[in-house]
Amino acid sequence: MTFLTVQTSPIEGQKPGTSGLRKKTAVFREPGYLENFVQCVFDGTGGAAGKTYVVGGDGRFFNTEAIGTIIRMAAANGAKRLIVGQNGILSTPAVSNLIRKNGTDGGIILSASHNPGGENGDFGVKFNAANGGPAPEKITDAIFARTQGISEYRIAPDDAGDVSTIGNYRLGDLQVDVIDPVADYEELMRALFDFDAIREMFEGGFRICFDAMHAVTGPYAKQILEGTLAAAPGSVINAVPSPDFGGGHPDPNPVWASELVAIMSGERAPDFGAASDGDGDRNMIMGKDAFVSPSDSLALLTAYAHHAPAYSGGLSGVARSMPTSQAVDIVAERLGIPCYETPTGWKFFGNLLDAGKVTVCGEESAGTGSDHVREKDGLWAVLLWLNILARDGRDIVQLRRDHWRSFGRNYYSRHDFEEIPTEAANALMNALRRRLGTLAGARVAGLTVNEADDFAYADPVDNSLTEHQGVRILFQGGARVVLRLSGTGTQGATLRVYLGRYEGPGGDHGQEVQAALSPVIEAVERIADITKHTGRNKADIIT
Ligand code: VG1
Ligand code: CO
Repeated sequence: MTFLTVQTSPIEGQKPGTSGLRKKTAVFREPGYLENFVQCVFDGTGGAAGKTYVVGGDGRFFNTEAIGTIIRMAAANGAKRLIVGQNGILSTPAVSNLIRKNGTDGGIILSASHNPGGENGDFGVKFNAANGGPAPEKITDAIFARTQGISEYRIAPDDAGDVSTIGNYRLGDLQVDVIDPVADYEELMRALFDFDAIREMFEGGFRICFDAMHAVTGPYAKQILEGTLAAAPGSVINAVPSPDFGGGHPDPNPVWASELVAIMSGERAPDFGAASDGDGDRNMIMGKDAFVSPSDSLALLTAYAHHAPAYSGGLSGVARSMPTSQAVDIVAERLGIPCYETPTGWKFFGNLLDAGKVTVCGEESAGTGSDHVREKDGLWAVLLWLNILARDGRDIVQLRRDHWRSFGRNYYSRHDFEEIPTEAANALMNALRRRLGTLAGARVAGLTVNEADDFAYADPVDNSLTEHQGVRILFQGGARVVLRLSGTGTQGATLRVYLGRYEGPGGDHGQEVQAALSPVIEAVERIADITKHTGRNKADIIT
């Protein structure tokens, strides 16, 4: 087979420090753009010759075409073998598992995660390393450097072959294995959890609603929950991946998963509700008429993980991203295990997991996971919850109430100001950073600032230092606010303001969240001048 070498020139690649390339779908569809980036991924990781990769995506618009391009380029670059999900479908945690299980050289995931899809939506390409996790900065920097100097890419001229049928075929010397996207993942889940106990619970009448949000977890949840675990037919809603996620935003939070919220607050609400995002790595958890904040979910899963066979021996440690509430810290302290605080983004958990320092980790943005893969895993969190409920006997709302009584409650909310001009967002953060040294002791909105800093992380495994990861302001009495700019948006800047307040075990724990946080909301407005800088007096999305 003869391959084509196409002349090209540098592109605007992935932002340094981010773990994937996300752009408008239209940008990825510009002639040569995707090809260019894929060549940079190969070149930046020592070339594809002789290598094996896992390839799959979340089914969004352009997924199938992009997979075809990657297959043709892998062949032209001398790769040995590709493991591809049938119809190009693989969730992010499933890719992570396949990389680890097959010992491949890495994987390429096509997704912009929770960002909307479709012709006018977003698309993304992410390279995962041989440990199954998002590429660390060393690798993304090398890929980025390549995007600045690339001059040609290699591609097979032919048709990429048929990935709609399970089996294998060859394209030149490249072997393409098309696999069932769910089977290996289900096998892994079966090894971690007490499937018999969960199945008995469902057979006893326990009801669940799982909202796949028209995204990739549909086939996984259908097969595992309704198939293997005997949840009632129809328990999984919006279960067929659609190219534009049914016109919605596949972000599992109370705003975008409003259909689930309505079902869970209805008269015949099921016992348990859950949703997952575009690529299946996030989770949202609900009880009857009750949203369990991701930070609380992480704390509760840590406290009760021992109910699942895989974690019955206890956890070596836990980790949370810095903006995540400190609820899990209190649990870790009582369990006598270490708790690590990392910058936002799953890649920072990789070293801790690889070194065996932590078993479970999580983020406030609805990501929870463990050392079973190197990505966050939406369905894993749901199954761990089901395993805990099946063994514990209490319902989730009761369990949470008891938890607050014993550990106290961390009221928590995130306010997002979206699509603000980048200059305005930078001006706000710069002004705040300049004033950091003067904030300690200040009294604002009835609160006193204890200390303020710009979060820096020294990785305890490789000692690498990551700075400027967000401004933290701690108040006397345990309230806290964090401000940082999003790294995953594709339009303007998004300011994230994370708000928290702790109420000890003796409190009533029954306040409405925004009301409980109102002094903190007022204090951060005054300290950071959000309205002045952004022209907004209200967040766009409150979760
Ligand atoms: C957001 C979240 C972060 C998460 C990241 C990727 O990043 O805040 O916690 O790790 O998305 O999630 P940012 O920079 O926009 O705040 V997803 O489900 O790609 O995979
Ligand atoms: Co995601």
